[in-house]
Amino acid sequence: MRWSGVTPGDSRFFQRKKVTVVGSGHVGATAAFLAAQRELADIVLLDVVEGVPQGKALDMYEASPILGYDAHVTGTQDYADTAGSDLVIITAGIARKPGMSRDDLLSTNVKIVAEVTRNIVAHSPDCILLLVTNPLDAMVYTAKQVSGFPRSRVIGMAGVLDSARMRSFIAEELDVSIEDVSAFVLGGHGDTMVPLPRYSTVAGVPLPELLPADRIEAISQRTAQGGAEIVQLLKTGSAFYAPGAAVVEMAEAILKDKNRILPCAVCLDGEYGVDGYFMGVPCKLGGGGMEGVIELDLTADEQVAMGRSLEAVKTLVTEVDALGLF
Ligand code: TXD
Repeated sequence: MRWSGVTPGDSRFFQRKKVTVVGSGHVGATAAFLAAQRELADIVLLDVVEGVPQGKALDMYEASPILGYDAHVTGTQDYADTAGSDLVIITAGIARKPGMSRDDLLSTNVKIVAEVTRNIVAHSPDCILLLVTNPLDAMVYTAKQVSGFPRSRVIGMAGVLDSARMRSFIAEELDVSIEDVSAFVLGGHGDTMVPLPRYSTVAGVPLPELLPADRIEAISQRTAQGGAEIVQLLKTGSAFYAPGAAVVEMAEAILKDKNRILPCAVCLDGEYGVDGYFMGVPCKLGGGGMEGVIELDLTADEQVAMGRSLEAVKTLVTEVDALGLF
């Protein structure tokens, strides 16, 4: 059999999208696998540990004939292989151990994320960065400082995961399909996150009309402790299926220019009365990355909770600045 026609590299070819996932651990590998299954892009998995990204990538590629997806997945230690990425998901770092707060991770992970960002930007200056590494609010700040990218291209994943957790708890409590439940969580990604019951609905009906205040409070509490609950159970790491799915939902919104409204950690520019700090707020995610912030009218209580969240974010930023890395 002979082939004829155009060859790869010919300008008449449409280029597939390229996504790099830095860190091929639990969250990175899960995200890569889900993104490949959705055929969002060809995927490069990068990790410092030799052989692991290569092995996982090959394993995923070998699953593609069975699952029927058409996406190349490759593994590497070399940033040159990430060149020209449209979107980069950063999960590199160490994960939380039992009893360790997200903030304990700070100094190690800031150094890792600063180095990763420098290398990524050198090879993909036009990419959109999606940050996953904890403490999340400190990592998006680090990536923004190091990359010098506009706020539209440095986005943190937290709210999608936190609201997915809240959705699952609401569906369980009311014994209704997860498909009909939506939920909103604002603020920082930490113990000060702000679940918003009145913007959380079941088939359009706000939660306060469906559940008594004490049950709503219990759900909000469990949501805020959602990460710790999994850490307690696993004992040797933190959640990865839901976090992987959450960051891929954001990646899909961007790569398919869907203009989805999702809660993301973005650098605020006066919205919600906050200037220059990353907070979790509802955003429009499309081809340009973060294309707009939606400002909700908050009640006095919600404003207080957002204020607490902001203080926690400010503390993290002060700690990052004190490391004197940039
Ligand atoms: O809601 C959220 N944002 C989060 C965040 C939800 C879940 C997990 N969250 C955080 O993501 C977690 O606290 C960690 O900071 C990261 C990654 O979690 P994961 O569970 O995937 O950790 P692993 O399995 O330890 O994987 C981390 C990988 C591992 O393979 C390391 O070898 C690699 O990161 N690593 C690096 N890769 C590239 N470059 C450098 N410098 C590097 N250092 C470590």
